[in-house]
Amino acid sequence: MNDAATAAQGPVASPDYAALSVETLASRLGQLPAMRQRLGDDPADWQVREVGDGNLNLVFIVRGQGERGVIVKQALPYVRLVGDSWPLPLSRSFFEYHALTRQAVRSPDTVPEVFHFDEDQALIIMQFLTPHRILRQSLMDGTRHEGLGEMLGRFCAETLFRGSDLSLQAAERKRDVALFAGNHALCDITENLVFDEPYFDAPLNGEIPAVLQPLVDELRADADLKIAAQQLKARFANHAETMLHGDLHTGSIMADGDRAGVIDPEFVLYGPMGLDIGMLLANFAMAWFAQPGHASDGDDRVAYRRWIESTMTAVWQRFTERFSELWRTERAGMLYPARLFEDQGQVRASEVALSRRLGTVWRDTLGFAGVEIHRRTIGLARIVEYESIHDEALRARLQGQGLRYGRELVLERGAITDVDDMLARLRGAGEGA
Ligand code: SR1
Ligand code: MG
Repeated sequence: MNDAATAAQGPVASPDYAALSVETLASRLGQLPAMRQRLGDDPADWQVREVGDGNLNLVFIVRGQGERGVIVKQALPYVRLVGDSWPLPLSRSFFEYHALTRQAVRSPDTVPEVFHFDEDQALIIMQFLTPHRILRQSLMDGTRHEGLGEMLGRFCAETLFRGSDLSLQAAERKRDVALFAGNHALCDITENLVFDEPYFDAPLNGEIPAVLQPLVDELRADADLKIAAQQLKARFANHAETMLHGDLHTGSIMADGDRAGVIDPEFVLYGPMGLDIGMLLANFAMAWFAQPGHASDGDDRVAYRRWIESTMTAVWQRFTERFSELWRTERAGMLYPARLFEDQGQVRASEVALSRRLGTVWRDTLGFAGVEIHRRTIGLARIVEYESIHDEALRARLQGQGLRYGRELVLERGAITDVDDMLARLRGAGEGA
C-alpha cells in the first residue's frame, strides 16, 4: 500500500494473519534473522512465555540459551480485556511501529529498540528491557527509581517538541498527521473511555462500590465538569499539535534501578502536548492516593509519598527545562520562526512566546490529568494500585479523595499556578474524607 492510501484508511488486515501461541511461536518465527541473531540458531532451544497483562495484545518473552531474550508483541483483532465482541484493527501495530521508530530518533535511549516489524502478522520484535518491571508494580511495592522523573520529563520534551511544527518541516509534519490519522480506532477508545463514559452510567464501566456511589452521582450530575471534559475532548480531537504517545501511564513504563523505558505507543496520534504529561502525572497522583492501601507495619509510606511528589515535580521541571533548551536551539519548524524574533534582536519576545506556550501546555496537562484520574477510577480500565487494596472501606476512601482531586484539576486548571500548587492541592485532597 502506498503512503497516501495508508494515510487515508490505515493498513488493511492481511488474510494471512494468525495469532501466535507459546506452542507455535518458535516454528513460525524461527527463520527470522532478528530472532536467530539474538536467541541462537536452534528455535527448539528457545523458551517462550506469554506475559501480556495489558488490555489489548499478546506479549511474549522469548529467551535463547544464555541470551537476554526479545519481546514479541502481536496485536489481536479484538480488545483482549473484553473479548471478540469488541473488534479492534490490527493496524495499531503498524502505528506503534512508526511511533517507536520516531521516538527512538527524537529521544534516544528512552524506548525499546525495534528489531523487526511484520505488518501482515501485526507483530513487532523488540528489545527486552530486563530486569525491568512495570512501574505500577514499583509504585505498589514502594520502590524508588533515581532519576525517573527527569528521564520522563526529557522523553516528553524531546518527543513532543521534535514531533511538532516547532521542529519538523511543515511537509513532514503534515505527512505524519495524515499517517497517524489512520489510527482513529484507538483515538475512538480514548474519546469514549476518557472523556465520556466516566460521566454517565455506561455499560462497560463496571461496578461502583456502594459507599462511593453518592460521590460518583455528584460528579455525573456536575454540568461544569462534563462541559469541561468535552472542552478537553475537543482539544484532544481537534488540536493536532504533535505526535503523542497517547497512553502514557505508569503501566507503559518499565523501570529497573535508575534505568527506565517507555513502551506501548499504540495509541499514538497527533494531539495536544498536555495529554501525555497529564496522563503521566495523573497516574503518579493515583499511586500517591493509593499508598495507605499498600502500607505495612514497617512502612507507613509517608516518605514514599514524598518521593512520588518529587518525581512529579521532576517530570514537569525537566520537561520545561528541556523544552526551553530545544526552543532556543532547535526551533527550525514553521512556528515562531527566528526571523520574526531572534533575527530582529527580539530574544525577549521569543522567551515570552515560550513562556505563554508552556502556560497553555500546563493548563491542558492539569485538565487531562483530572479526566484520566476519573476514568481510571470509575471507568472500564481501572488501575491495580486501587483494585488490589483488600480493605474495601479504605479503598473507597482513597478513590474518593482521588476523584475529588480530579474534579479540582479539571475545573481549576486555569487557576493552579504551578507544580507546587498542584502538589499542595494533592496533599489537601489526601487529608479529605
Ligand atoms: C479497551 S482499552 C482500555 C484502555 O487500555 C489501554 O491501555 C488504554 O489506556 C485504553 O484506554
Ligand atoms: Mg498499553
